[in-house]
Amino acid sequence: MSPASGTDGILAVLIVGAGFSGVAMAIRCREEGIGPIAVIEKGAGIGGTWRENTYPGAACDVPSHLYSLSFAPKADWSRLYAKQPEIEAYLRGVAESHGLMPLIRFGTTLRRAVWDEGRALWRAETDRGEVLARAIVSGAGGLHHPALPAIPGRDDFAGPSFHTAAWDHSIDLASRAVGIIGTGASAIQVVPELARSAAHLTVFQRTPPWIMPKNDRAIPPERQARYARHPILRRLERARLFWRLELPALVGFTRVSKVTAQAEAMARHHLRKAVPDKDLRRKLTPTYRFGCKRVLLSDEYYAAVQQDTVTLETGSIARIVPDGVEMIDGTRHRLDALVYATGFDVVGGSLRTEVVGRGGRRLAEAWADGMQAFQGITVSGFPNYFILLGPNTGIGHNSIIAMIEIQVRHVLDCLKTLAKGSQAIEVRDPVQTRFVERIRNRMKESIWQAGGCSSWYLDAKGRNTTLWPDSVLAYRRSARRARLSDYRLD
Ligand code: N01
Repeated sequence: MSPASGTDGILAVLIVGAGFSGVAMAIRCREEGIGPIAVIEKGAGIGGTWRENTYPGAACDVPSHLYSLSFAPKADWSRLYAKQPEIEAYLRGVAESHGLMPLIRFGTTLRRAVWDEGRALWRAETDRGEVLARAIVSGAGGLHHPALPAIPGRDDFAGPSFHTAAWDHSIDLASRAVGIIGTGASAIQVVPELARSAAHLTVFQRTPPWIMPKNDRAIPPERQARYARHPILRRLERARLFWRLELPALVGFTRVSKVTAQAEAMARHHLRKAVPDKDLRRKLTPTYRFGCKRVLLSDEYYAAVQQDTVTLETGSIARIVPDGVEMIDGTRHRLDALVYATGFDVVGGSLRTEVVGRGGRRLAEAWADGMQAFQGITVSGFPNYFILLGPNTGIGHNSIIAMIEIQVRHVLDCLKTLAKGSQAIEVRDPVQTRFVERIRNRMKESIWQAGGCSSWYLDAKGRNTTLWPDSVLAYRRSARRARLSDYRLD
């Protein structure tokens, strides 16, 4: 992997993925003089999830002045919640302005990574050959392997059909009868767009989401100019947004509490104001607790499902037939095109790349009892292997980029230790066990487990191995620094 490799052909760090995680990691490695490094990216460009999810209406649901890297500010975000093209362009601009492009191998997928104990390095097998690296940082993320539902007849559908994360822009959906399965974060954004263009839209809802107003709006050019002239104002705005979102976490949002009931009352009020029809309102009212599934923000979804050209179908799907969808009560919805807004295979996806650690142990074996990692970053038995946005580090209440930056800092501490001459750094087994027990205990009565819903947060055994059960501040305290006493050095 020249010219980024060292003279011995061995990288100091191989970073996997050129999304927010990989880009942040690569920039900070270079700033700290850690090298040589290289980034491999399966896609054709920078952006990760923001390059892949190009469905109409795709946007962030955390305000952009917060949903951006702390060391790469952007004064001229055009909206409170930027849309996908602006976020993708932002990240590409950050990578370019930090000189990352020559270090990135696009169109390169990591197939397998094997720890070579004798040489204390990773052999990374990619579809373009082998790469040797002292350390691997996975910035591959969890939300990019589309989960297609196991509905009978899925392959029989005669018209175009695709997942929201693999939007087929060559298909003109205008003036067609379109169906969309799912009502999660992706659906809520795409439904208003489809409702505007399709001749008819059928929304297949299995479980209604809790929805709060988004209050999205353009940021006036004068304000953008002010942020550019006075960076302190932009920083203050970022801090204000952070604390506003962090507040629920500080008052214990992870459990069913008075706060849950207050939030439910606010969401019901939003629904009542937006949907006068009682029957429709009943269909749109969740029967599980607020926060059990990801809470969604939208100013447009309720209006969209009330359009004359939109049907909200809440029955159970029996099968997909060549010209539509058949419900168990026999109703048939005739469709020209079908969109799957059915989410991602988070657990299966994270094990798609085979990682073989010390003693030939595979990560899939280490995770047979559920995904786990110390601080969500390091796994015992897998020296010099780091995961960004690994197990139990997802959040729904604040900016995930804050979590990424905390993790990048933790990994940098470890990489600096390697740079000082250690061959390998590995989390001590009891340290990881204690950490995981702490998380599992916190999860026991959490809203995600006790809130009366199922979600992608939970694995097949009903355990939450995806979310961080506390505030960003608590994670910062826990993970910001890598304490050498938690690690074993060789
Ligand atoms: O996926 P989801 P998503 N029959 O898993 C339904 C992030 N994100 O792509 O609730 C019928 O949330 C399923 O129904 P149910 C964010 O972290 C962020 O929307 O399981 N329906 C559900 O309604 C988010 O959490 C943004 O009963 C079926 C939907 O499909 C994550 O990505 C935007 C079904 C899946 O919802 C995933 O969101 C978009 C079946 N067999 C995404 N199978 C931002 O704004 C599944 N469903 C930043």
